[in-house]
Amino acid sequence: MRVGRTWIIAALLAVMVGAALAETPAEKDARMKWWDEARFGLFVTWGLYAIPAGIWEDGRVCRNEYGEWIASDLAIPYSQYARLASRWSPAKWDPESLIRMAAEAGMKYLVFTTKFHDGFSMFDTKASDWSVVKSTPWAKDSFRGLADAARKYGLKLMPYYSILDWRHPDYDPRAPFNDLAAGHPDLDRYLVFLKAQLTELQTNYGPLAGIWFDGNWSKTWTEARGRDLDAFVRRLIPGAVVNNRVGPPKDGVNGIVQGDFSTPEEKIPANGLPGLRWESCMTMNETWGYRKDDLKWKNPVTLIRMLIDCASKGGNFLLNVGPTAEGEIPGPSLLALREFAAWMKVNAAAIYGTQAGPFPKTPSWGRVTRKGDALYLHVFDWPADGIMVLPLSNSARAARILGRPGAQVKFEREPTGLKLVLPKIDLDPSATVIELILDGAPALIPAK
Ligand code: FHN
Repeated sequence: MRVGRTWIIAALLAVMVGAALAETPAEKDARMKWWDEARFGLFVTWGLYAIPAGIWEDGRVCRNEYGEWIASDLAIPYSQYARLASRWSPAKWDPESLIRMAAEAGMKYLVFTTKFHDGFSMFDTKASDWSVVKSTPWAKDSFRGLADAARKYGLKLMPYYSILDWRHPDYDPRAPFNDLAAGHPDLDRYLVFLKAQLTELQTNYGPLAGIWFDGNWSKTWTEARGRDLDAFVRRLIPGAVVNNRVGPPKDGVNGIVQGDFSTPEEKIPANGLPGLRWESCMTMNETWGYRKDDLKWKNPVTLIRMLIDCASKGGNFLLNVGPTAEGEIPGPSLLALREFAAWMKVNAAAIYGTQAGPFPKTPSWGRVTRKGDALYLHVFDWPADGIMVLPLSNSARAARILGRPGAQVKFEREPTGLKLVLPKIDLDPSATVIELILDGAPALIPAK
């Protein structure tokens, strides 16, 4: 009986210690502050798959829109896929130029594919010889240049790391096309490798801001493993921000192990994800890794409006660039980054540090972000008569158009709301932003 009581006391103590160590909401908000304010990040998907670029040497075309999936999609024996390493020599790779453009575009953090599902390490690792430094004639560290430039231009580092690994002999389940692995896989042994690589990333490239996990959907990736990995990263990286793909997916958006934010992909939730932090990750065309045959580039106006849409719903926007095998940034990606730079130079205040707008319904004319008593009206469709009535019982203290110092916005209270009289001006094709300072927190007039 005494032993039973001891166990109960020990269990209670463990619960009490756990509760005492559990992060408070205020502590979590403090940890997430930079991420909440950043709103905009750069995703770089780069690896051996950029060499075939969607079309294998025998002419077969990757049917999956994601060119980085070519090995799996075409069931290429890994021994043949591995031969790509001998052709890796990106003579035109200029990581500092890419990061400078990203910083000018307003991106505040970098998510780089340090290890994609193909198991090829795009950084200098002692945990494997299967890496860009040890297995290619180029023999350089792809991540080092990006990490140094990110530090120089003020982008936080959040490496992408795939739990799923098509090459490692211990990843379970083993990829059917992995003809190089022998024996039986042992996921616990694989996790020793995985944690060793995460430790290298923090030790050699850090301090990191967190980890962007991916490849969390195999049946063997249990909630317990997710929680263990989540806890490991938080011990390894002080203040780490971790996405929800650290644990197994539940409904494709909110993993069972929530991590710190949800990761809707190639879509923006219609009403955001109330009560959750979230980040929409988006391609500029339809593939993450470069494909020579993917010409479906999104218009820069569309992409800028996606950033605005995410911020107006309280979310972040992670926009992908897929460099070519030579290390070049595709022309349409360069154009988009330049367009973002021009728009953010004028309108960054309407994005950084903002929260979702106050209106329950998305306005027909554009989107709204909020920062305290200030509303930012991102106008896509300028009213022809120059009149805009907002369903607010507030009065306004001031109003201006960002980047238009000479333009005047008049405002007056009306029974139906707060009326703005807008000038006729040259409009920004993406969004012309009105900064409206209210007399307090937005007070909505309920729709009839
Ligand atoms: O399978 C990957 C895919 O290749 C790409 O990396 C995306 C980016 O979020 N994540 C996985 C698909 O959800």
